[in-house]
Amino acid sequence: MHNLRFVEATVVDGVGLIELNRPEVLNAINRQVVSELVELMTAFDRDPEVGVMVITGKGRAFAAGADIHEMAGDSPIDLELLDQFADWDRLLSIKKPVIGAVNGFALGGGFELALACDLLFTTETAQFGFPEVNLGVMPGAGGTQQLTKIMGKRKALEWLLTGEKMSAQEALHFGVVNRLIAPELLLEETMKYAKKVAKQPALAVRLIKEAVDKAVDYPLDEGMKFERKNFYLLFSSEDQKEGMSAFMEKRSPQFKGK
Ligand code: CO8
Repeated sequence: MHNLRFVEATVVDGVGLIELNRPEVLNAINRQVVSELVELMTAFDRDPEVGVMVITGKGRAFAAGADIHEMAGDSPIDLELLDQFADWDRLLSIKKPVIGAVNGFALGGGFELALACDLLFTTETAQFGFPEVNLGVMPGAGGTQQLTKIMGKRKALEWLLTGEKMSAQEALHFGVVNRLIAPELLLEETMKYAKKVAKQPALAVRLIKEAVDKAVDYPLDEGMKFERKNFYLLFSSEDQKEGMSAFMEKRSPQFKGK
């Protein structure tokens, strides 16, 4: 892996912990951050020592959006030629579960990064939102699509049109986040949950995530067929033999992720 400048990474008990580290600009996401994130997450996705990833931000923000200084002078042609979303889109094809620990502001591209996570744990004091409209633009990394799929059109538009901040309570109420946790315990509790998932049989976890992702866009009967194939596939794993033998022999299973 190349030298990481804006993102820190550690592996603890099967959890790949990723910390955005530009606290002086509230972890604003510049192009280098996206490329480091993608490089890191792709590496963790292939690393057998990592079962789950956790993303959080250092300081008082998760991420306050794309770096406004960097993009302010861009032309449409610059954006087309940079094709930065090609990198971004790779975040959406990570196979292992990704949990966001949202410790403060998650705005604009920062909210989109949070929405790209599979589960979100946050604190009472975190704030979410899409302020892009107040900059004369709109979300560009999935915000309009992801938020609408979660909350429905009417609710999503309420926030997207004004750019107002959504409180953590509202985010919990509308199913945008999973849990509210006391700020001083956020990372500890998120890691506790992540470590539990990291101990699960890795192939089953992977195929469950894949099937649930399909449920978002597939019609029910196609989703059911997709689920069934994944279910069948797991019967060729060593972990299926081990899991079911252990149950019948009344002992704890020893999973290998194979
Ligand atoms: N970009 C660059 N710098 C930022 C950003 C940002 N998004 N957000 C904060 N900063 C910087 C500030 O400029 C400031 O730096 P300095 O001290 O040098 O002036 C420092 O962070 C601290 O910020 P504030 O002094 O403003 O802190 P406050 O507590 O007063 O306010 C806010 C916190 C409310 C979060 C405020 O900083 C703010 O409104 N930030 C901008 C939020 C925003 O508009 N985000 C959307 C950006 S557009 C976008 O995300 C488009 C996404 C397109 C896809 C991108 C894919 C990656």
